[in-house]
Amino acid sequence: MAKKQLNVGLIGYQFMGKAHSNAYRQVNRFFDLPAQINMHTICGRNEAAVTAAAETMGWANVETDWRKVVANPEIDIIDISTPGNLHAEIAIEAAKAGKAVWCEKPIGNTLPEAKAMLDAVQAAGVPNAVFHNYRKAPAVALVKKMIEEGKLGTIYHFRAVYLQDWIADPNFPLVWRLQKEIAGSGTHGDINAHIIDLARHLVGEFDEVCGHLHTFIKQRPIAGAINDKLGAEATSEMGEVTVDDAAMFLAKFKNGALGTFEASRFAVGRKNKNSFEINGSKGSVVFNLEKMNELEYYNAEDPEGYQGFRLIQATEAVHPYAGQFWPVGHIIGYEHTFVNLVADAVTAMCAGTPISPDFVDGYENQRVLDAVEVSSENRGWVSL
Ligand code: SOE
Repeated sequence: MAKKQLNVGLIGYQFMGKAHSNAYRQVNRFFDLPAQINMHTICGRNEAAVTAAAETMGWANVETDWRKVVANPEIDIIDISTPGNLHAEIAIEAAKAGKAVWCEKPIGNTLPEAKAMLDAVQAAGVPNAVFHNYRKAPAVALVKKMIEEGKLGTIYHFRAVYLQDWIADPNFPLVWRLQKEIAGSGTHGDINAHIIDLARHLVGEFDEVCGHLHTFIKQRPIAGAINDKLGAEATSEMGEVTVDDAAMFLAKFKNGALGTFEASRFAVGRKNKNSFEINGSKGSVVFNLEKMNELEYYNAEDPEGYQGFRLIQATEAVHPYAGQFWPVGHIIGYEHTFVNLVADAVTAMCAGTPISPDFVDGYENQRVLDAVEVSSENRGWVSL
């Protein structure tokens, strides 16, 4: 029987556009899915740039007006990989047009935007997903399985950092991620969002938060031409940084666990260190994206004198996703987390079940982000 065809319209072609395009190209080659992903149209304002991207990344059609992609009856899925200020408008239009809406994180730049997006996809009854890709790393999926099997017992602590250093140079230009009106927030919405999602996925819902958002460098050179690796040319004119450079907060979870979260773009030497440790009554785990195929595991029930953190290589066929790619020990990378997410999303869409993570996750994530911002402004604990 011929496979169902799913035509994707991708809005955005820089870093996330590139990561998503790779996932669309690869997913049917590594997963036996109930539908075939077709890279139908890629969209961006700069016609020359998006035409080049289409050729490089393998898209059949090019568009410079996202509204035409949303209105195209051939398109089944709208993938929103633009800066955050466009997410809500595109998602709401796409939902009204009956399209599945897959959106980069965080889904909105504000809590009201996120709520409007959630309402739109629920009102339209369309499949929806948010690209919290780190849930799909085999080692993280293994932690989820271990917790569900009770291997860590009662969870006491979720301790996470997401550390980068790409703007520690004061001369790094004022790119869109450093402008509130485009990005919504800085480090907080960009990468705290990821460790908040992992906390919700692995530990549970948040009850109270207390945080601080901080900006080290207040002025930067205005950005010129951008590239697809977060950077841009610096001009001679200076501009105001309107977002946080670092965001830290404490958390109490509804199930009694405690959390500490630290996101920074000034952790000099840390390039993309997304790492968490979970301590439970029966043991602990440590995940570090810098060594994303490994999981440190301490089993408190090992015999006395033989206890210690062991290293699990999450590359065996028994580990989630790992067997889809290579034999045991042949490690996978950052890009495979997106392939895994797309595979799960296609499977869920065809089964008519909710995609994990979806806009409910995106909205709940935004509630935590917002509560931390309120806490930082009011210098006190905020309940969710
Ligand atoms: C920049 O901080 C960034 O590209 C984030 O936007 C992504 O979500 C993260 O996965 C990698 O770093």
